[in-house]
Amino acid sequence: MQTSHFFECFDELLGSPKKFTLVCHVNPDGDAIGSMTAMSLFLSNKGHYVKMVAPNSFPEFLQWIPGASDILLFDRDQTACQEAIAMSDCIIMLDFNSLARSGVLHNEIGKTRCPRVLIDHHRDPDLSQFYCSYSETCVSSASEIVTEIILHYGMECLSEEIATCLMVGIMTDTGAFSHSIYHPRTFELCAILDAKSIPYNLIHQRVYDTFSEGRLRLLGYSIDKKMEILDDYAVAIISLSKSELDSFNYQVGDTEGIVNFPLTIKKIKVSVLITERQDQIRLSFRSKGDFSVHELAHKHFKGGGHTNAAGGTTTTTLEETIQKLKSILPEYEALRYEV
Ligand SMILES: [Mn+2]
Repeated sequence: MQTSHFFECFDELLGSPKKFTLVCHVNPDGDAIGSMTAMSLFLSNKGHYVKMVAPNSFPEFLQWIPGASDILLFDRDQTACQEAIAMSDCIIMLDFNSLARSGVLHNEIGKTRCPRVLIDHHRDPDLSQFYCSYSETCVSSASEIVTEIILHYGMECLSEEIATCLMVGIMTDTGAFSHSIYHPRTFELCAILDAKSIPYNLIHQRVYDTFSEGRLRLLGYSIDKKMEILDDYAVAIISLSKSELDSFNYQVGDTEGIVNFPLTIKKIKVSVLITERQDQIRLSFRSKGDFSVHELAHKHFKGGGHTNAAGGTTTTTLEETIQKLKSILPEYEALRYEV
């Protein structure tokens, strides 16, 4: 991507003090929170007035991140979020690329006339909606892009707090450096972040060693009792009903990561976690190699994401969703399992 145009525009925006509002996607993950808090700290340090808005709450294992307690949540404090968005001179969208993914914020952002900036790594952005964009799909995370942006303004802009936020984002979007690394630059940037951030083992511990007993038991149950390995396809499916989730005292974020485990089976190329939520069925896809779960999710489940990690939804039942998934597999010759 040509970044010179982005920096021309972004320089101009930073040129005089402004009210920035940063927004992220529904069900914010480590990259959404990490990239947003880092950008917020960076802009505040530059003398700007910054508000952060998320559509809904995020898991406890992300709440220690520097600045995360300042994030306004639309599902808790609608008025403050509406005000922040309405009064902004510039809105920066991080870690998502279409207004629809901002859920309830969609309408609020749609009403504004101020310039919008996109900082994202998902596929198929609609760039016409933005004043300027740094949209790059061959990077690990939005946090990686924010690292590049901050370094562009000089190493002295990278505080311990900012480096810590960004390390969380890159670490979580790569599954602690196990996927979504497309070039050596990711590690180069992490070396720079690591030198400035709090110790990496502490970051890892704060994010990953935070399970409740229920969450670990849910993981064990999902794999032992609910994982279905298909005979003819290199595909594993785990489905969890709302009542199953409830029986393990489900908290937001508890199913995070479950979808990755079936991929540790040698023969499995695609893993799908299907969960029953309040008003929809949610699908989470992971793949190994070059099979694109983005395309599958986009074509059949109103979703998308990345080659190896994507999401989708249906509004049918859990059982119908499982059947639909199985019925489309014959389209994908690459997933057929040959003994
Ligand atoms: Mn991301």
